[in-house]
Amino acid sequence: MTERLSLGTATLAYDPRLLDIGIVHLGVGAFHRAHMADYTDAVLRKGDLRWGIMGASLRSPETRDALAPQDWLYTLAESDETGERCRLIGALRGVLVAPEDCQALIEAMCLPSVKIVSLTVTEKGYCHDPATGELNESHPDIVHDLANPSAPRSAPGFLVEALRARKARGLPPFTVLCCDNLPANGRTVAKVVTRLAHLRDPALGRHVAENVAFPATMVDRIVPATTDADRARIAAATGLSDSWPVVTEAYNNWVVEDHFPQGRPAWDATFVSDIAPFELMKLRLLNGAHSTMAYLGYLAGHETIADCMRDEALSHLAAHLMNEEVTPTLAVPPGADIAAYKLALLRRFRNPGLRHRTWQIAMDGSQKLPQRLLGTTRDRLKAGQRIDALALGVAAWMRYVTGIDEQGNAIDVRDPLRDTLRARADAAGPDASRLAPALLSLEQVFGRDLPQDPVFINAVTQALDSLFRIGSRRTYEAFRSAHP
Ligand code: CS2
Repeated sequence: MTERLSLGTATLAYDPRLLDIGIVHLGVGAFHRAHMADYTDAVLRKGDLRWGIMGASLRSPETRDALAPQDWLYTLAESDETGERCRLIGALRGVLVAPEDCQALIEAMCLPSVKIVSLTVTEKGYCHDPATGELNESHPDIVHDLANPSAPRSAPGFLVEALRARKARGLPPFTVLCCDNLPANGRTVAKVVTRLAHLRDPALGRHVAENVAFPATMVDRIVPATTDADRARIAAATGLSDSWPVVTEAYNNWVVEDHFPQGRPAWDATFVSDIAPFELMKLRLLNGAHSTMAYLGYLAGHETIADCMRDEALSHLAAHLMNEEVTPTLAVPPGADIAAYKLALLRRFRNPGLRHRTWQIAMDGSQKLPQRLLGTTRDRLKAGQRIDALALGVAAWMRYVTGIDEQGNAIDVRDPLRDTLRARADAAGPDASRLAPALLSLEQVFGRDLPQDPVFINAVTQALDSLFRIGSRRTYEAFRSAHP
């Protein structure tokens, strides 16, 4: 029998019990544990012990329950085409479960040693309107947090309450570090948090606007959800049983705007003054191709992105999207090589060690489409350029959120707008000329401009019509014939 991973059985380069808490992280899921915690672990291994991480889950106790019995340690399994390598991470020093004890989380955020509060709460966790980036003031969690400011539910609610409490105690504010795939993520979170603080108290709003740093980041690492097969394989490889290891790729990249008034770890990231070109390159190429393959691939019966890549017509479409439609909209980020990035992406998507499910990526499309596909679409429409692959990606999302697959089976659609999407799809029926306008009129996704653009409406409607008539696979096969 394998022994349980714990401080007693693990070998680490530093003693996690000696770490200070320098960072509180909201949303301590697999992505954070594979990305920022890994960068921080490297700093700890070099001997700077100020940067232990206190994690927090804003919803469920699962991560805490899995990691507490193993002293918060976990295995990071990194793979590429040559195989998988496992390492232990000791950067995480606890996990607080906000709904059980919100005060404990606020107290952790108020520790004088805490310089940074970072977040990976997914796109929808910011309670904003994805088309404009403004706080959605009628979001149920925001309504709740304004009525109960000292017992918040949302990530912005916790940030505002902890920033208020620090100010009241005479402590400097922490830096807020968003690590989610939002466009202009620092600026977007600054807007949301400042607005919520202002709604509570205009003086608090001014304090946040004037004194809190919200550096922007571009995060880039593919991290599929952990499966039982991963747990078994990793236990066999390491000889230690780990309830929640994290599986990822060997590739890891982080571009960070260097604006940390309270200091920061010496992460081995790329620090820049303007992350915008890096962000556009990543969101439009990687995430744009991911979402397009996820919807078309799911409908065509592909379980993972690697399966999509083995389907030549679908990988052709992904390459066409990246090369022909996205690349001309990008400025080259300083020191970056877009062609090399795209080649690496195709290799990363093919990684046989990652079982990254199309269903996982398909989640929360209403929050993802604007930054992944619609920004590129707007740029191309303005320049009078074709949007064939982009429109097919958008149409595939529309077909997917009807909630019925091509065999007539139910799709488990996860999206904050699921009920609205489903109601509109049911009312429209499988008719592109009715469904496309019904979904395009969602202003929080498509804004005011796109639903008025005849070129966009036509392209999406035609692609959706093809998906209804001949299905996903034949549609992207026809795309390859039309765009060799
Ligand atoms: C993916 C991303 O689930 C998704 O929507 O597209 O999580 C993607 O794997 C990461 O952004 C890669 O950095």
